[in-house]
Amino acid sequence: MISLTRRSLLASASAALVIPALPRVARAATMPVLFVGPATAQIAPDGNNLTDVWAYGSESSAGTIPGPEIRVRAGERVQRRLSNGLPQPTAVHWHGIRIDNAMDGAAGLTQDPVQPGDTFDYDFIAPDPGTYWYHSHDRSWEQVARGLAGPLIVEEAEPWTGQDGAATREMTVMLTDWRLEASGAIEEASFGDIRDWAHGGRLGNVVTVNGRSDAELEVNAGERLRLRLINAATARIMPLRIEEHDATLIALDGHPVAPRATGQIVLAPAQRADIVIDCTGKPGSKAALMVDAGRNQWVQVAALAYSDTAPVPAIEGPVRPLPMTMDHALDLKNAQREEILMEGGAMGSMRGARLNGVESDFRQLVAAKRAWAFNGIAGDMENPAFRAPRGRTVHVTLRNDTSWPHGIHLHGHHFEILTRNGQPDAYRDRRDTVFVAPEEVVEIAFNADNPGKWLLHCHMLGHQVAGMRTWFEVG
Ligand SMILES: [Cu+2]
Repeated sequence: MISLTRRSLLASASAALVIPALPRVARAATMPVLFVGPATAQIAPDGNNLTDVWAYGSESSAGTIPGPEIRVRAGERVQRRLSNGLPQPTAVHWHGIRIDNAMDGAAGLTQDPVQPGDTFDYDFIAPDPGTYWYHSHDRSWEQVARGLAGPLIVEEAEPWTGQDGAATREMTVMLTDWRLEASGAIEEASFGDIRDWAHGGRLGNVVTVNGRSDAELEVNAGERLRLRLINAATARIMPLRIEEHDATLIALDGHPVAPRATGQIVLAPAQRADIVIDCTGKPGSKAALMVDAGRNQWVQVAALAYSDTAPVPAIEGPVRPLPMTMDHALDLKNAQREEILMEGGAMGSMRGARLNGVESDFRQLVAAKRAWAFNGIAGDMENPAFRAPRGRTVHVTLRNDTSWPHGIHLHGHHFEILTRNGQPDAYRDRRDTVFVAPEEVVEIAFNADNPGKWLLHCHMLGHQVAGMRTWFEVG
């Protein structure tokens, strides 16, 4: 298999001087490369050392943090040849896309891991507009923490930006955190630490916005801005707010919602929110983007930086809704009922669970680096949690019998949130990842309309590897 690296491309470019026709032929037969490999990035503030990261790049540019933004219109095709320059296998998951099963990137379930030096061609349609992202789905607890994530933006089929009441401009805002040593290097000794995994996961000590710990997002006075917020952290729940600006929520996990005023926005790992803000600040002023680092300790992680240009006329009136595009056609009366019982973790009551098919006590689980279970099984993947015929509505009760919050993600499908602790959910939002608080019971439902084998797991990636994972089969 040919590994298409920058070096091999340069070699073919020089060959082009001798045989001009060759590279064109070669290029027409290939697709754009998503190269993954070691890179460096300015993660710590300017003046500090660069950080060695793993990053996504292309055939012509080095890897960046975050990875290059992939942007298509709804219904268009995404094609990327993953070329693995890492020292370990990898795979790419296109988070939230209702995708062909074979393209889902779930290493070990939908494809073999892509070995170092090998390639894999991802080729799929992105059917639904919205804010999505792509990230490693092999050893993701390490690979995402080292930088392997990027935005995947699917624009509305008919442009929304610029219409009456809509935003005049948009901006992608990808947040993540990093556990750095004083030198600026990624702290590696704690990778795989079961203590992290049995608690809240591997929390970082530096938060970045679009790869910068001191990001300034340039805005112009008067404009109405759509911010596509993405939480790419492996474990950190991010409560967010922008000082001195009112936000209107317009989409969650890519799904349009009826526009509603929102104060702070809470994003669990992998969740997205699209908000609209009116830029009411003065030219030259700044406003802080704040994250709650825990226990109501709000810290600034970026700033809206107003340009000096004169204000443009403000947009009056309510925010224009995004076009509603998806019909889920849930049949709740005849739904297949399933339950996912979450157990384990520190300060929990789980005595044991099945591990490799054998009942094991908690000490044996921890020795095998498992600390969590779904339905009494600590991460074994031999059998699915359930099977559903294609087209059936599936009603899943997510029961969190642990002392920790979790962000539960379903692959290949979007679901509706029906109830929380038995109370009907006020908005019945559609999502692909749902926040479930300690001791909370959340009921969701989805139309099992996408055939294949699909992961269902906690998107706190240390929880996932330590047992909070299973899968279901449709069709
Ligand atoms: Cu979890």
